[in-house]
Amino acid sequence: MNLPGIQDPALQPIYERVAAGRRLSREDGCALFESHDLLGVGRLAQMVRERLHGRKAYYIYNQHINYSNICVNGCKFCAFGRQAGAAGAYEMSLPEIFAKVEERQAEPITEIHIVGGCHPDLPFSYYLDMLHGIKARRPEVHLQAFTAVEVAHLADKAEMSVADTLLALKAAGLGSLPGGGAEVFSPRVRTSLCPEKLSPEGWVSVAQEAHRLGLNTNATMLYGHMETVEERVDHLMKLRSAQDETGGFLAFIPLAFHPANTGLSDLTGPSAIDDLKTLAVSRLLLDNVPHIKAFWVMLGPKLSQISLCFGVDDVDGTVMEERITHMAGAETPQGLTRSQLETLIREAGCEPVERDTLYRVIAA
Ligand code: V47
Repeated sequence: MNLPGIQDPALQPIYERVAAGRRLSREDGCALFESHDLLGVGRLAQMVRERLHGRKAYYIYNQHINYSNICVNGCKFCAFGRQAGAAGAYEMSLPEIFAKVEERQAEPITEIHIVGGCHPDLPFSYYLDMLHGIKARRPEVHLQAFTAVEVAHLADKAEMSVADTLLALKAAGLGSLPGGGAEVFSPRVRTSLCPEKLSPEGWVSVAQEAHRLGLNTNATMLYGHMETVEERVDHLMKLRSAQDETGGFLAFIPLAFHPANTGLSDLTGPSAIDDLKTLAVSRLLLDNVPHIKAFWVMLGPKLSQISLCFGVDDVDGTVMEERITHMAGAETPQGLTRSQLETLIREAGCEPVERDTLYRVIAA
C-alpha cells in the first residue's frame, strides 16, 4: 500500500519495511539521506516516533556546567578547547562550581550536565570531589557528567582501568554519561579533524563498559562538516550494533556543526533541511535507541519545534548556561524556561512531559 504524502518512489520499499517494523539497512539509510522528499522521510520517522511515544515530547529541568575548556586534543571543529595558558583558557575551582550549583538551589533542577575538556593536569580527586560536593549540596539531583572521552582520559591520567574509573566516579555520585565526544567514527574524518582524540573503538568501549556497570549513556554524532552521507550512516550502524550488545544508550543527539571560531570557519554548517533529515534518519535507523533528542541550543528553538514532526521526541531542557556551542557562534539563548519549552512543544501538537535523566515522568 502506498502511504499518502510520500513522493519519492525510492522511499516506498523503506515505507513497507517501517510499516512492518523491520530493521532498515545501510542502503536504506543512504537512500533516506539522498532523498529530496524531506516530508516523506519525516513522515516515515513520525510513524516510528508515534509508535514509540505517541504525542509525548520530553524535556528536562537541567543545568549545564562546563567546568574547564583546557584540552589536550586540539580538535579542528571545536571553538571551546584551549591549550593550558592560552588566551581564553579557563578552569573553574571547586568552590566556583559549587557556587554555580548554589545559585540555582531554589530551582526544581533534576539533572546537572557536566562536560569539560581533557585537562592535562587536574588530579582525579578534582573530579571525585566535584561530584561529592555537588551531591552534598543537592542529593536529589542526577549527575550526568563526563563524556566517554573525558572518562578514558581520566583513567589514563589516574593509571586505572576504565571500569575502576567509572566505579569510582559512580561511588562519588555519577549517575550517567552524556553522549559527547563521538564526533563521526570515520577514520578519514578523524585523521583530518581530531587525530589526537580517543578512537571510535575507545569511545564505544567506554560507553559499553558504563552500560555493563549499570550507568546509562547518551550518544551523539557531529554532522555538517566534511563527512559524507555514507560516513554518517556507518556511524549510526556502529551505534546500533553497540546498542544491540549492551542496550544502555538512552538517547541519540545529532549535533549540528557550528563553524565560527573553529579551524573550519570557512564552512557554513548544515542547512535546516539537513538538520531535519538527519534527525529523521536517526529515528529510522536507530530502532533500538529509545529517544531522539533535538538539542535546541544547536538547532535553535524554532527548528527544534519543527523537529517534533520529524521523529524527535525530546528537546533537551532548560540548560541555563552553555559554552561549547556559543563559543562556536551559536546565537541561541543561554537557557529556556519550563514555560517556553512547554509552549514550544504544545504548539507542535505534542504533549509536554517533564522527565528526569532516565526518562521517568516528573510531570505531564
Ligand atoms: O563532544 C564541539 C560537540 C559536544 C562543536 O548527552 C560541537 O544529552 C557543534 O555532547 N559545533 C558536546 N558541536 C555537547 C554534547 C551534548 C550536548 C547536549 C546534550 C548532550 C547529551 C550532549 O559538542 C562535543 C562535540 O561533539 N562540538 N564543537 C561545534 N563547533
